[in-house]
Amino acid sequence: MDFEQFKFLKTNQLPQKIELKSTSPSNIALVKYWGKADIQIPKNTSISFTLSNCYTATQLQLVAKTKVEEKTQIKVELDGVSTPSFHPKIEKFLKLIEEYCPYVNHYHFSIQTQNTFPHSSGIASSASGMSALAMCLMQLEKKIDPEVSHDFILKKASFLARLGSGSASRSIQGKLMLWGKHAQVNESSDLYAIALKQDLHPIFKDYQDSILLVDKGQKKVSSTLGHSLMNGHPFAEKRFEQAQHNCSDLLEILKSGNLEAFMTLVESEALTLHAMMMSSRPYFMLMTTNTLAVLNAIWEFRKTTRIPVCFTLDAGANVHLLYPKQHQKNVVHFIDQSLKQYCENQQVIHDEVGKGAEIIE
Ligand code: 2P0
Repeated sequence: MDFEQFKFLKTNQLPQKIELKSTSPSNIALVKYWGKADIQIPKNTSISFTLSNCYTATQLQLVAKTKVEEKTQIKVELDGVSTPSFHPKIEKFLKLIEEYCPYVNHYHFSIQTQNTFPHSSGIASSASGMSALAMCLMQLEKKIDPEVSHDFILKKASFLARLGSGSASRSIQGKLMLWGKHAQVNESSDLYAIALKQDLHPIFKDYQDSILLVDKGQKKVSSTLGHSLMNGHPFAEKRFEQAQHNCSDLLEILKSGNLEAFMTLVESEALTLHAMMMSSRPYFMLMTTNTLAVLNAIWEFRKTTRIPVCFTLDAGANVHLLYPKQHQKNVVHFIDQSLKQYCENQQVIHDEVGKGAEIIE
């Protein structure tokens, strides 16, 4: 695999002190990434919608060390509150990327970060958080080497984000992202995600995602544990094969706009993800009775109204309702009348597909 292209080789003078800023959204997988090999190499291809309203804004301040050998100081503030619990993840990330970004060893790190979605809402902040941080580093690379192309910035940002958190690789661009080598997509790679731009049916360009916060608690299964459950899982190989087929089918559906096929595939992917967790050792049940009540209500609503609304799930109890924008009014009414009751504090976040991360100059 071509890792060399990502090594930063310029020997230009580094700034003594610099402030970098970016924003990056969360994303929701349609074909799920569940299972990986070292280091952050996915066992199957995944495809996701990039979100818009749910994003992280990060400000990174770098201050040069007096000597490179000095231990790197890390400070992280989430919503203005010091959060030392993030330090190990950042330290691990810096270690993983130093080969590609040797300049990180010259600096002390101060990170200020804010999420637009409530903290402990059950919405993973690692995708938006790690991709925002990767984007800040690419802003630095551009300042050191203004010749660097926009395409390379996006590619390397996704490459770096992946090392922080696999799904973060898919947050850099929009509106649909594919990560992991796939036989039918020449430019695809296990190292970074790419945007699916060609022949996208117009129906998907402003697709809606209303996130029902069924359970805002701490994740029951960490992503590290979750992915490792696929090692030695009795159905693992079949699952990875199935995901490759589902990606092929979804690529066709994204061109044709066949919503019946879209809904079947996306719901089957969500339930398969949970079936993998239910059939692993140790086993986990992440859906709650309220999740099941929501799924049944969605199926009933779809049957009676013929409105093409479907669901997907992350590794938790929350439900993402996916639907075309033209049905927004009816679906929001349905959520208010019939689904909010199953959410913690009746909380729902209305989002839609978006364009990805941005460097803030
Ligand atoms: C996904 N998830 O495709 C799947 C579906 C959750 C359910 O990727 O260990 O935080 O950081 O690479 O990306 C969540 O795992 O895992 C995830 P790491 P990540 O979005």
